[in-house]
Amino acid sequence: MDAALRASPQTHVVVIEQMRFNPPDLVVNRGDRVVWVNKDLFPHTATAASTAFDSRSIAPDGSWPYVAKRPGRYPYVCMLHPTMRGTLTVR
Ligand SMILES: [Cu+2]
Repeated sequence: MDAALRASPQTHVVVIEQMRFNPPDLVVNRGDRVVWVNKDLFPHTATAASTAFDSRSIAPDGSWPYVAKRPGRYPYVCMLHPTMRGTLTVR
């Protein structure tokens, strides 16, 4: 892959379905865009433990875009269903 292509930001999708984040663990490059898409019939959130990001309520059929700017490992949960967990790693 040439440098120009590699440098262009990518978009990654995390599907929220059946009370799960899929994929639960996602690794992206700095500057990439992550979109959480809620396919359940009730709202969810994607809320980093570190408060680095917080989608607030994502409605059914709704989505939330986030640009990952700061490198790090960010565990996150759904505030409405704390058993739902994921990790976003920005490198
Ligand atoms: Cu939830």
